[in-house]
Amino acid sequence: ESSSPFPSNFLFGTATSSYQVEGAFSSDGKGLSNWDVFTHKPGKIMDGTNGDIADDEYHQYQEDVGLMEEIGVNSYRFSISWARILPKGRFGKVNKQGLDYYDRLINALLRKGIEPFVTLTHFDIPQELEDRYQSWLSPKIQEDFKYYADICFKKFGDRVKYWVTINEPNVAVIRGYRIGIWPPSRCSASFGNCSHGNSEKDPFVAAHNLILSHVSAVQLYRTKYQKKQGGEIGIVMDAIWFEPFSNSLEDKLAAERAQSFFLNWFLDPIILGKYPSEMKEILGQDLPEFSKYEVEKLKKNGIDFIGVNHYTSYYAKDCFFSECEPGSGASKTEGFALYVHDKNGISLGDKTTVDWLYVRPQGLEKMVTYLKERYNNLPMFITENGYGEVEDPNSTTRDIVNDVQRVNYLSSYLNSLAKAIRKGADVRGYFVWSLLDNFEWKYGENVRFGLHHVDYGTLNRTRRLSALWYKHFIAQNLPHKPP
Ligand code: GCO
Repeated sequence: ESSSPFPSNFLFGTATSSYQVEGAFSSDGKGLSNWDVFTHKPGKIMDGTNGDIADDEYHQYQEDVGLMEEIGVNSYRFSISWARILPKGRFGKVNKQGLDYYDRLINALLRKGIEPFVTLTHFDIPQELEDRYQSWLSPKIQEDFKYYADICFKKFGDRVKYWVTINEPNVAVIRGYRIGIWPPSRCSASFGNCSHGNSEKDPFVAAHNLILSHVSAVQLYRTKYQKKQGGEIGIVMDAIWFEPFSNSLEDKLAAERAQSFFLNWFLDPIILGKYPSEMKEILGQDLPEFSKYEVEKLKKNGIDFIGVNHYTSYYAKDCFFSECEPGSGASKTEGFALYVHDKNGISLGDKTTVDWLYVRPQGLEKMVTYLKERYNNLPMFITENGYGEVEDPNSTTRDIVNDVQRVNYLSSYLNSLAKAIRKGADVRGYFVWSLLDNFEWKYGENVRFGLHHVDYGTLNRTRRLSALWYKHFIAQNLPHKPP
């Protein structure tokens, strides 16, 4: 008997995404994605790299499944590249070789007793949809997403029991339509240093279409597949914990507002059928409305679980009632700014070599507890949590594998998660980001999150200490693998 707080059917896994690990960007009939096009433009990626080859998991998936088997995980979270299945969206043919790849991957996992936990889109979408109708800015994308989801459910749903519709739509919208540092490079003048200034409404329109695309896929799954196939479907959100900058009521409200404009923006409509009321109050006409029919559809379909990606926390400071310092990343519209120190200069936690990542394990317990209360303890999976670092060019192999800080990070966050579970949060799984170093979006190959190191010259994988540590952690906390 163990005293593990994790239920015996808990999923312990590792996570990746198609664009970040697969490579083979134009092999075997794959179409170009928005990220293929974006990374090929000069100046978009900090170190000038791209995901053309990435970790070449497309060819090395067997080896990667072997790495997972060695750790002893019982689940793998990965995503399907939409453009590999439908190079031209619904305006072209299904790419059989793309389907075959995921068949091989899924079967290889299942042979080792590893559950596939599959995301339909993790930021990469066929470029065709951008070119034809501006992708998420158009309601037309709902049809495309549903068409794509249908193909995946039909083809893989006999074996895949965990589906995620969309990964971090909040991040996709903020970076792609607000700050403008991700495709499709659109930004709002009221935000950051946007030079060209697209419509202020764009982010909210894109979010609206993401929400409606999500629910269309869920509805399809519920009516056509779920009974027969017996799986579950959810969405994955980036979930930052916002602490008030001080004890003042204004800063407490600012922290709540930060959460409304980040997480509840999507989860409220999806779970409760409406946008948070303070968004409506602040944005007025700039916030799209759901029709009666759409509200019904949202309320009826819901989700089976919330996927929580949690890495870090920030302090939120009010700028409705007081001034925020210029350059603090403040959003005038929403009236808050984010800081890494509180009013008394106390830091969030240890700084890392990744600019946005601060170590604050208690944030995970708070985040999960908050979601439990707000959404009536809907089941949750921690779909990502992990530690990134910039590799020192002078580091030896020994330094590279000796990732003590990652071990400390993971163990403290898992400890924090255990506390939330002991207090009754219905959390059913946890995935480390990531199985291996991979293409870290804007940061390219420069930021590494892997339990395994990847040498981008040889594509060799080297096990880090953290992989060994995770193996022991799983063995201690999950003595029985699910059948
Ligand atoms: C996501 C994340 C991942 C990142 C990870 C580390 O949205 O799922 O952005 O793709 O690689 O969060 O930054």
